[in-house]
Amino acid sequence: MASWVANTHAAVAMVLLLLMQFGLPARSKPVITDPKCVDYDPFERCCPPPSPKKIVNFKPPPQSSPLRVRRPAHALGPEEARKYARATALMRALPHDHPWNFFQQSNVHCAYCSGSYFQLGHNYPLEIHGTWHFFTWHRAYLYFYERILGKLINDTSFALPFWNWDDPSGMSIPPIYRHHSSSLFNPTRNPDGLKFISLGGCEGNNTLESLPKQRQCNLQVMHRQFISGFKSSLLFFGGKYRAGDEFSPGGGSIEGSPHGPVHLTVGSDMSDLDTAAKDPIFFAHHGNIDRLWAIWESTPGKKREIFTDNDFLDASFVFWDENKQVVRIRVRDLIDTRKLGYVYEEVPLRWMNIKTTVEKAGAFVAMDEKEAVRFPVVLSSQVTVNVARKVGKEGEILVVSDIALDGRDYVWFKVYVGKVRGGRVEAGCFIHMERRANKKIPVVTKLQIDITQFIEDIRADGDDQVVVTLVPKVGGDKVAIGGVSIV
Ligand SMILES: [Cu+2]
Repeated sequence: MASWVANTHAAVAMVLLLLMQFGLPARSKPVITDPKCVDYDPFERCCPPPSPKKIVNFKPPPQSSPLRVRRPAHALGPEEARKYARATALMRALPHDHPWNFFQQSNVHCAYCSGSYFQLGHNYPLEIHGTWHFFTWHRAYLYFYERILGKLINDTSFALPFWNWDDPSGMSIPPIYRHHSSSLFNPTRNPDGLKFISLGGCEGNNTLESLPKQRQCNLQVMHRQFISGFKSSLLFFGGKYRAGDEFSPGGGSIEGSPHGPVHLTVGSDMSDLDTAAKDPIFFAHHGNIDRLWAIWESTPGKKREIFTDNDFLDASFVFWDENKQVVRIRVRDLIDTRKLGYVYEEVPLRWMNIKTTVEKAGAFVAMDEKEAVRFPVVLSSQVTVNVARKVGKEGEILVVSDIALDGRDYVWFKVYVGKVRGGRVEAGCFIHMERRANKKIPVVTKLQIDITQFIEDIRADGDDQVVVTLVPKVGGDKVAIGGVSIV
């Protein structure tokens, strides 16, 4: 018996040794934030003030504390609006090096997206964008920000408003952010946002005649990005990101659009990852992103499930909290908003059941040898390729692979699938927001779009190839594409 046990132990040790040789255990670890923050660029200071105290682990708020109800920013009453503006004014008035100071708070976003934090035990900068931590990290960020504001005005039920840009009534900069004398104002915004905010591809001349159509277009983008286009958890959240991984495994559907276009249409501060949170509207924008995550989880569909992978759930980040303490919070603490003490007011989801009907004009285009694209290709002008697909296959993902760019650049291209009468229809888009840095930040990433529903909509189910067109909108000459396939 004893020798059998010893043999078994030896065999297990041998397997572990083999696994270590192939580097498997090293890849299966959660990303843990190293609390030591070092500014990536000495001219762009993003790190928070250091804490003299030891970091403590996050404890959820007592369930007996009042539930904070986040409401649409455009529907706030005068008293709620005044309260929020007062809390932000108090935050702005704090000493510059106070961790609650508005400047310090907005820098937290910069620190987590510009390589100021590293993964504990690894020589890799931590970057939460373009990964499965896009939703989770921003949830934590807003959680602490909201509680600090509440503390400043002594209100334990204070709730951040959300920007309800997915409803026609909220598709412009909400009134509370418009007064020049308000603490919620930012002078760098593009004035077009006062009339209309495009969720991607719905830009127009913002006139009384065109606005109803533009708003309808926004609802279609919402339906495509939330319902028909992205059913699986990975495509919704973004690529897996474990300790030791390089950044940008690929962002999820919502991070691309509507998240990206809203940042870019507000413009200036909001359009750069380093400065985005310097505009108070950032917190309302991400409130809505966070709300979409909450809605996604309760939307029926067997693939809409939160990851149970411990590498996802045990990842952790550090933040200054409302008790002037630096705390470490894990992703598993962030899954349920009720446990975090807040909910979103329920408002109608006008995009949930709308449908895009298009008339098919042909699945692929005839091309001769000379016209065929040779990858990799720089996207300085539009690229059209016929892509093979398996007829009758269940679930199809369009993959635009090896997208290579400098992480400092702003790049936006659109993806069209099939040929339809009355103009082409967008199946999805790729957006990379710019970053301020002196050094080049090489990024290689991919875009994945679930086109199952889309193929049905354009009635291309029976075709063994479809035409895919990549159309550069911004910075096409700064991005190279490695290939396009359907898997
Ligand atoms: Cu954002």
